[in-house]
Amino acid sequence: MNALLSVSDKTGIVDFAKALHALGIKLLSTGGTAQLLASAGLPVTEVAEVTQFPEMLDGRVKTLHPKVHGGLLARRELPAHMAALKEHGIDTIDLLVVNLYPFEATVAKAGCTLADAIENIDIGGPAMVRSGAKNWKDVGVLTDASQYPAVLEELQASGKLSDQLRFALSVAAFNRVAQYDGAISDYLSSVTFEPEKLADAYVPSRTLFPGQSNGIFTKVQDLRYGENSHQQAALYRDLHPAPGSLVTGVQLQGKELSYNNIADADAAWECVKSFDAAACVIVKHANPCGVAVGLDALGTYTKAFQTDPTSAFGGIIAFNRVVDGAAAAQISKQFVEVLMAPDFTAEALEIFKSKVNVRLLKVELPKHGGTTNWARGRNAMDAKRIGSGLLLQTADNHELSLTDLKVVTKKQPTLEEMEDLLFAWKVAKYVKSNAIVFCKNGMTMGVGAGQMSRLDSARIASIKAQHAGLSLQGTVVASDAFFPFRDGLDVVVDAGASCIVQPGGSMRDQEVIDAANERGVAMVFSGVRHFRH
Ligand code: 93A
Repeated sequence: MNALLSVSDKTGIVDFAKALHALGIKLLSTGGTAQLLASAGLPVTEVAEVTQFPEMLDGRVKTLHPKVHGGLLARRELPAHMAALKEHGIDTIDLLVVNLYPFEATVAKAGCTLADAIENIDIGGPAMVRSGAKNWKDVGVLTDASQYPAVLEELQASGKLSDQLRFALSVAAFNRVAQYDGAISDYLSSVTFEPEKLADAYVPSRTLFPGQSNGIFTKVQDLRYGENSHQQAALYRDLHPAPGSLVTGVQLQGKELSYNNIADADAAWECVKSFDAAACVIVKHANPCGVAVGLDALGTYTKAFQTDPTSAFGGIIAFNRVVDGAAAAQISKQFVEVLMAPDFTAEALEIFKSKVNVRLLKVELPKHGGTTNWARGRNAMDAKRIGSGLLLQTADNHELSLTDLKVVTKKQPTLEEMEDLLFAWKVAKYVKSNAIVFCKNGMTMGVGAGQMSRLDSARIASIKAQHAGLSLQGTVVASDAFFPFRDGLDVVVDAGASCIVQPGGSMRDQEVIDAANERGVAMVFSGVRHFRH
């Protein structure tokens, strides 16, 4: 058996090659890889020796030769193919180990020149991978070091690879090449082409939105079904997910996550991680139905649950602090679909052990101190599928601080009200529009979501508070967009709000400000809107 090894990422290659050699497999290799194997004392033949052609053009042409591709593509069961190999003095290549020039890592570096990006486009590697993967019945193609152990195991057990493994390797190989070409196409389509600047040191300016290939996504898993059982679905994640995003988490226990679980878990997680203080967010159908900040997991959960116990049933609960035994004991009294936190204490895990259906997710929070959105665990982009199209936008990463708030009424909010206003505003950002969120003492008191009329959202928030036995007297309220008329303000003040935050910017701002003064409440403008659809 002959193996050709040609890898840029040389992790694990020496040990793998040693194991192949021990099995009597002959090693062929390209320049850098051959040198490394030889220095480890392995007998290795350079591809240049086989092709009788030196590596040339700075390595651009190394393996692009019939002696290589013939050895990969020949169908062993066809006598004509084998006769052709014999006639031209070509040996079969039965095992191909290739990982490609690091194109993705190169272009991810700040200041990457166009010339550097182009030089890192691998041509010969993908060509060999495609040849070997097309001929999967006869060739095992390894494109990632994580595949070495499984391949060795079979070779050591039976001296050959099973059809099943060769086919799986072929699928993985074509996936890798598709992903690689996708990354190249994304990068090149993002470049603003400026012909007058094409010196070698030219660092191209790039548009925010690259091409449309799927190269930037990688499949995580098929899902049992989509939003409904007659829909098929799968989960993909960014090739380089931001630290602290849901897709970087691990499931510790519980049933398989469904499509809706993941969508809701993401909504809860994005919301909870936006708080610095200890917070708990309970989500139902992509909307927070209870949010609270406080000192610890138990305290925040208890308050968040109180907002709307009916909706919290079967909800998705997220914490930005470790869940301990006390919180776990309380949570386990309710029916919960998914529970996520940066970690769980041993005591908490013990409590959930018997609740085998509860899906526990451990997701690390992004480390503080990063400056880019990515490092801070925020999404860069937001996408929405429309019929035969895609809407892309930068993600809504706006954060409001106290100094952004502009008081527009005679009455000034108190310091506590200001804190609650910021809290309510943060929650409103994660509630589908039209969003009206009543809060008090770091706890949501009534959430009105997803209505076509802002008035109805306000009414619903108020009705829900009543059902939960909460009084809205003296609450603050956040409206995700401005009140076009005074009627919206009247509804929230009638419900009990004494302080309002809204973006402002309506043609009738003055009418609304006058109404607030007339009703004796305080109002502040945020100057920014948070539609979420
Ligand atoms: O420059 S290439 O596109 N031309 C080739 O003919 C070729 N053959 C293998 N790149 C080529 N390779 C790549 O070289 C492999 O995909 C691998 O990433 C790398 C290994 O080179 P070395 O063994 O010299 O470190």
